[in-house]
Amino acid sequence: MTSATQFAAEAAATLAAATGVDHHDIALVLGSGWGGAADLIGEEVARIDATDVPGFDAHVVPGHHPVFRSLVTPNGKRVLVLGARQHFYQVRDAAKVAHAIRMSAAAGCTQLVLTNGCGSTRPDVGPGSVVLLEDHINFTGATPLEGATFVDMSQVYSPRLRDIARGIDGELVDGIYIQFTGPQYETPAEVRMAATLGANLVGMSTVLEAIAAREAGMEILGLSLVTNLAAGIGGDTLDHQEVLDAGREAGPRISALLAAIVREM
Ligand code: 8IG
Repeated sequence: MTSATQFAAEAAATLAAATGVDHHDIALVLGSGWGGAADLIGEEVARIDATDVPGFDAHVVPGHHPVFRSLVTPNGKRVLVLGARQHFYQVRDAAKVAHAIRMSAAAGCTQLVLTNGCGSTRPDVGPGSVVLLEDHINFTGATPLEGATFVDMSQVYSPRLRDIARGIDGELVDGIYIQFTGPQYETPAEVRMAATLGANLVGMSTVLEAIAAREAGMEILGLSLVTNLAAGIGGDTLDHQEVLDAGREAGPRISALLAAIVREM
């Protein structure tokens, strides 16, 4: 067991004690715009302060109270909602980014849903579009893995879970996500580079988490909400407020979609 895995097991033990739920099945990371989904997925069994769990005390964002929620779906699946995403641009430490993922694996989760808000390099896939991740590019220069940990990345996003998602919404398009470190948005030249490399979604999360989840053997579903056209694609400048507004506007629709998917996982 690596020290990261050991630490994650400690966090999972604290989580189990604090929630009274010793095993979870599905972990859920809710990114920009996706926050409303938890309320539609199932009944809330417990809600705990993330900062009470080992490893989640360092990144407290002012005005933010990250929580972990334990839900149970109508068919009895236990869902762990991870409300404490640590972005790489905040912590500059891929192991910290991966800690919540490793904790959920240690808590028993074999499935992980990663959601995010991001920019699109495709003018025909604009704000409000939901995209199913088919692959990614790690452009952070970082990894949560240590030493000679040769994890297979040839099928990061589960074809089976993508089929389930498409069964709920046949209109979902596929996309390739590239994680930049941020927090600055890209220049138009960087967006052209990303598109040339084959990416059509640009963001600041998800990829490092997916790597840790594959190391842990989890089955991953990745869903992106396009909140803006990437820099230089739309012609306009990028404005964080517009990004937030797009997320808020799409919230109810994408939350219902995600809840329907999770109930079939
Ligand atoms: I929301 O255009 C959101 N997150 N890197 N670029 C990057 N991250 C993002 C963007 C974007 N929009």
